[in-house]
Amino acid sequence: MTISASIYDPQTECMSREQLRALQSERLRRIVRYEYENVPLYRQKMDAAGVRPEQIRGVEDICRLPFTEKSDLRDSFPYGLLAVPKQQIVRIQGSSGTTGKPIVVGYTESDVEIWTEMVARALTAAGGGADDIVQICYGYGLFTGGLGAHQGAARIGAMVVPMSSGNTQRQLMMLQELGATMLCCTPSYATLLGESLRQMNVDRSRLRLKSGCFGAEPWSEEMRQKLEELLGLEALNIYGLTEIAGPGVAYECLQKNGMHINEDHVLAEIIDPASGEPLPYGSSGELIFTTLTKQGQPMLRYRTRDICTLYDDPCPCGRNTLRMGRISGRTDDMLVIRGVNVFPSQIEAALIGVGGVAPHFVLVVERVNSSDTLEVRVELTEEMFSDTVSHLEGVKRALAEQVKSVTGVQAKITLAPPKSIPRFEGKAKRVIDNRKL
Ligand code: DLL
Repeated sequence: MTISASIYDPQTECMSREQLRALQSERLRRIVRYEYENVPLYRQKMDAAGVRPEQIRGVEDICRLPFTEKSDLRDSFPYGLLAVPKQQIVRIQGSSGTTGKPIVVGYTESDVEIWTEMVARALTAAGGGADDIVQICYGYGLFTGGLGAHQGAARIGAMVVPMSSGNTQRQLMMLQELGATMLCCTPSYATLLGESLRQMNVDRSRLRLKSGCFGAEPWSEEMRQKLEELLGLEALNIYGLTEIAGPGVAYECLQKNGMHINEDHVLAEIIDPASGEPLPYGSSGELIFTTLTKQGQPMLRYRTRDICTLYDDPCPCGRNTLRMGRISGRTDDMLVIRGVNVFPSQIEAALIGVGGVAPHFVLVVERVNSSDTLEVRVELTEEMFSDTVSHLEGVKRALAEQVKSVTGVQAKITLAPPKSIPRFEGKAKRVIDNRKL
């Protein structure tokens, strides 16, 4: 398989939906045969589902194919899903996941190249180019954030500042001294950087940031506003997962209306997570990806567990790819509280909407007398902390009302002093579930 790479490729990114479908169909036919012939698990799964590669004529037949689950990666750890001999693998990336046992993914040279191209497209869509200085504070290592952003930034010819995560004071010093124009990190770490600057009384005019590509965890429109105000940049969303490539599977352009999916390399679907049945564009469900061009460890209908909506209406930027909305939750981190589905991202939006509190919170769920209770511990801003008790009671009430109206659940609000809720340099962990379910 030879796949050519370029950074912004209007011929691919702006091709009509029909042309794209034809390209995807051709690639799907090829990859399904390749998987059947080279990955024993896929052969077994397809045989069990009674489907043969030649029955897949195009994307319209995708539903006939079996799903791949995260457990398939765990069970075949480390090399069981490789479609090529180990000698052709030039990189391993991985993720620890929430359950502890790691998953790893092997990349051929071509896979690294395609991934690089995907991130380069994302940075280009964020206004990036050879004149830019890109500070990367995603972690470097098995996690795909650091190296992925690095490769993409190098590809657009930018000057890369490979900070990795952590050491906030040094990050801030470098941001100012080197004059980064773009920032790549998790939205929670970007918030921490912005707030630390404010505490140090550094005016944001000291920064030269124009845009940021923030991802690896869910965040909200309210958080976007907050980040744009704190850092004086365009805050853009970037999505990806180790199993498929890493960051850059989808990315926002400066129109900020959803993330363009790199559809020439991945085929996206939305399904009902309970029944596995496909859902139309515009409805919320579980996101499924099939890689179309990967060689090392291709993925067949991978169940991401991420919940979102796909949109196929045109974007003013000219790209015709499908766009995915924000991840509203995961089928596995969704909290069911007294029968109501609640996602941490909804709570975040509710809290930021009220004002007076910082976007740092923890959700604590308990089971008392066989009924679930939700406590939202949220941090006050410095200004609010010194306010009168009666005013704080008002803030608490407003927060409780807002949480109730957004989620439908009555929550106990606990106001925490500034800087008392843990900060995260990578992905934030916001749920403590003490129920023995
Ligand atoms: O988080 C890859 C990445 C790095 C994406 C840097 C963006 C930026 P994993 O560690 O395998 O890979 O975690 C993948 O993180 O299934 C989502 O649940 C979540 N996630 C990633 N990006 C976003 C986002 C990287 N923009 C898992 N919004 C995914 C919400 C996200 N959730």
